[in-house]
Amino acid sequence: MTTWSVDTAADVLLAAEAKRRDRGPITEEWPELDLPTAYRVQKRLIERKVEAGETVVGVKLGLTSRAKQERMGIDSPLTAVLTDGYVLAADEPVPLDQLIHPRVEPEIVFVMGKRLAGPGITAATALDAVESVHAGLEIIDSRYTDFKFTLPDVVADNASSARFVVGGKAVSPKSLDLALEACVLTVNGAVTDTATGAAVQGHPAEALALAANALAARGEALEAGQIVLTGGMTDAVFVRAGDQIGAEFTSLGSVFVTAA
Ligand code: 0L1
Ligand code: MG
Repeated sequence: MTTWSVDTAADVLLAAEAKRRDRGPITEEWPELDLPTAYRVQKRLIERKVEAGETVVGVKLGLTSRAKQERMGIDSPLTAVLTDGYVLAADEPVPLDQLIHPRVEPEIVFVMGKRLAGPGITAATALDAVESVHAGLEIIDSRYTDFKFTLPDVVADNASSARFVVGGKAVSPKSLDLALEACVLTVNGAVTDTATGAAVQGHPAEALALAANALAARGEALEAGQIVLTGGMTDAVFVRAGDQIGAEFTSLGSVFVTAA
């Protein structure tokens, strides 16, 4: 039987990731895992990854679109932390042998040009701090069986983070209306879903402002050079051996991942 604490919760989730063994929600065994405690677990889990040699490269938002909120049955966005251990190079296959039940979702990605520290950040001030906008795909892999979790569970699990790919085309945030930017999600060439940037909190810059303000409440900020994934625009699709999954945008270019 586990004696639950911030440390043991982080270790249980890291072990589930390393051993590719999904488990039930921690809140079923530790009902005291509330949202502030869950963010402490997430912080500890990232500290462990950094101790093991990984570097923090950015932040991601989750559950910023209605499609994702309805699918997961949670109506509140969250933040999580990106390390270089989650980076999938453009030509690298999705490592199915290292993951439990990966799913892929299209994302609009920011690279920060300036530090952005809340509180009081608006979408306009957030966008001013962005250097470039990119197409992205995130591979999520919940450590919970069947992706079934409460908000504290998924926050503690670093929002199901597993891998992500950022497209090579860098677009100025001032050169397009990101609310109108359209994305087609394809699996083996067949369109499975579509969305525009408006799916992400009305405008991806609103999600960026939300992240800056939420981080400020925990004494943190977004730094220049960091990557920000603004949240899945559509529901995520399962990835199986042989699949090629694409996010094809009107102005941001296209990103594809394949699973060997
Ligand atoms: O981008 C996202 O909305 C990721 C949410 C993470 C939770 C999940 O869908 O497993
Ligand atoms: Mg995501």
